[in-house]
Amino acid sequence: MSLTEINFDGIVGPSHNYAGLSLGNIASASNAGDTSYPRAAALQGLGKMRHNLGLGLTQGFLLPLPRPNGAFLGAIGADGSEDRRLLAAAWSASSMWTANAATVSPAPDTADGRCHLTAANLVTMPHRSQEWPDTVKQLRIAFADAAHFAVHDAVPACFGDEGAANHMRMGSAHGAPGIEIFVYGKSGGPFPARQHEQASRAVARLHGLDPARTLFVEQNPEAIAAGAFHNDVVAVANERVLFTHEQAFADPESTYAAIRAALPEAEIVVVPADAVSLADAIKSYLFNAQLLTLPSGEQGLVIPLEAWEHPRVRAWLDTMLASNGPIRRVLPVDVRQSMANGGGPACLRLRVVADPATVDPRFLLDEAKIARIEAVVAAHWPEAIRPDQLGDPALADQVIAARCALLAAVDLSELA
Ligand code: SUG
Repeated sequence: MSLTEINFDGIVGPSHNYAGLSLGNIASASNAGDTSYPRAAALQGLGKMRHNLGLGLTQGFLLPLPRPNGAFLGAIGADGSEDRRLLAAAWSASSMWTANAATVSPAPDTADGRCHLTAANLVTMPHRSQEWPDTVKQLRIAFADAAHFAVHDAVPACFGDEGAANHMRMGSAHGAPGIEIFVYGKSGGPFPARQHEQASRAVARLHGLDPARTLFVEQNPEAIAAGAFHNDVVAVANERVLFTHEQAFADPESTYAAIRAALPEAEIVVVPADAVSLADAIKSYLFNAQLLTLPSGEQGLVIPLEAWEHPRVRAWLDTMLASNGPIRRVLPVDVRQSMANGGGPACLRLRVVADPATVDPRFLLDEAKIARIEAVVAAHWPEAIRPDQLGDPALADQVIAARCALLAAVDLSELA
């Protein structure tokens, strides 16, 4: 069996819109009310998948969830006419950010030798709290092979859990036993700390992780207050490399020491605040990157175009590339529609280390399937949505029909 990292990107749903629903997410707040472009958004996301597939990597996808979600409004006795924010929540396409779908512990790390996935309850934001029951349905199909996978329901709502966005795994290789680093928040100044320590500890227990190879680390409250609503906005890890902003963690020196004690070969690339401030990091999403092991064995960083075009970030990247560091390539991609809601390349993917042969092949991509999905998007996704159109019955019919067409095209109509 050969264990490989598979990136499951969320396909941007047909109701993608800018409603300003996420307190503490600066992009979401500053683009609230703008017109969104769902078709372009989905094509940008598929473009990133094609880009990464073209690097020789294994690529999968997860489907948009059913929207508008009438059951969500029904459960709170609403029909959407009472409050535009509740209506927008029921229409949100936020499941595109699959880094928040679940936390994943690959087989080499777990007590029973299976890959464990726990859906994230996402309770801090109402529009995201409705995702997990539908997410888990999808995960149970994609990872149905019980000899290799265990899929858990979300932890109870008293413990806020945001999934893989606050979880990093390091090790000598994807297929080797790794260390798992859970990053939680205690305080975020004016903004909520979405990941609770007890949720992280619950997930680690459910996955049967070895306490000697599991770290629980507090996120820097200043980072949350500056707009790092998830740790993956200020740090990313892959195999032996951690790429982090110097202000990501509450106690950076002890965090680095604990990582080095658990993984002596760890290489920690710290970006100092005097080169890239927290504000620049959050605006450019430099760290919301996919740090990938390329088939050559080198590591490459898939960053948003916004980071490549940011003068101070670009200067730092140029210096990094000229040095002899562990990150050898920088690969910019255009995911601007997702970025405008605070979702960069790393938010759009869930990493699962597994043998691709054990995953339901309907969730895996090749060139032909990407082209098929693009054709569905081109034919059915709305071109533009203004927030005042949410609730429009004709638009609702189009959004529902678009998702059904996609399900049929990938042979997953059982999720209708
Ligand atoms: O939860 N934005 C998402 C972005 C998630 C990014 N994910 C990671 N960092 N892994 C969020 O804040 C905005 C929706 C709106 O405002 O319409 C939103 O939900």
